Amino acid sequence: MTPPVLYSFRRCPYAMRARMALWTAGITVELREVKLAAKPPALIAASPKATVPVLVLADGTVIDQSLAIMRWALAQHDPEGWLAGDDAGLIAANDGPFKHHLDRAKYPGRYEEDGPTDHRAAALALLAPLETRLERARYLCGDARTFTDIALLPFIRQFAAIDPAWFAAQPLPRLQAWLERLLGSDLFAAVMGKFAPWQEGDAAVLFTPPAPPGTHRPASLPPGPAAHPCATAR
Ligand SMILES: N[C@@H](CCC(=O)N[C@@H](CS)C(=O)NCC(=O)O)C(=O)O
Repeated sequence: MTPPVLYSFRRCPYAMRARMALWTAGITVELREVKLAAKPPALIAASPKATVPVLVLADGTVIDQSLAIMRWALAQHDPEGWLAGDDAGLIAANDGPFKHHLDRAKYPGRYEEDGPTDHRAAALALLAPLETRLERARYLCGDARTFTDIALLPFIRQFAAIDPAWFAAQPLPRLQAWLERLLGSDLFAAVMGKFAPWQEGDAAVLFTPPAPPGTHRPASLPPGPAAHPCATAR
């Protein structure tokens, strides 16, 4: 069977979360690493907006939003029950206001409309609800990682990496531990391999999860979405 093609960029947070979902779902893809400064024509032909990640299925279907790629992958196979923890509110706050302030905190002066806002402080304030969530459980939607954790992880990682010493000094002990746990996971390591940028004519690079699907659902997870704390959130 022809594997789907994933246009990806190693350090892109959107591509990271898509790769983590594909990996967890046990879906092999042909990975095409993209250099954003020199996007391959095949990517632009598949998705003219030409952002990564883009997934092209064997039947030609194009999925060009990271959350949609995650949901598609987990709809095929969801061995850890991630879809039960798909919290639209937290994800919208991350992808909207948090990302807005993150970009401006990371690249001060890059944005012309930038006023006197303290973007680092504004982004930090948006993390408080996550700390509160984590007072109740080890992950954002319960005691195991789910969709919401993975959707937010690459962005919080980026924010923490702006100034690791400053981030470590903030009163967010649970979020700091959450970040460390997820960044230290086998899953994160598995999706952060380095690949040379793809060019037309290159041999296919297969991105293949090692474990057969269905073998690693934690026994402690509840049986279905209804029992999950985030099940009714979207
Ligand atoms: N909403 C999109 C956003 C994807 C996105 O903005 N990706 C960035 C890289 S992190 C990109 O491709 N930017 C295009 C560029 O820099 O030319 C998604 O969720 O997939």
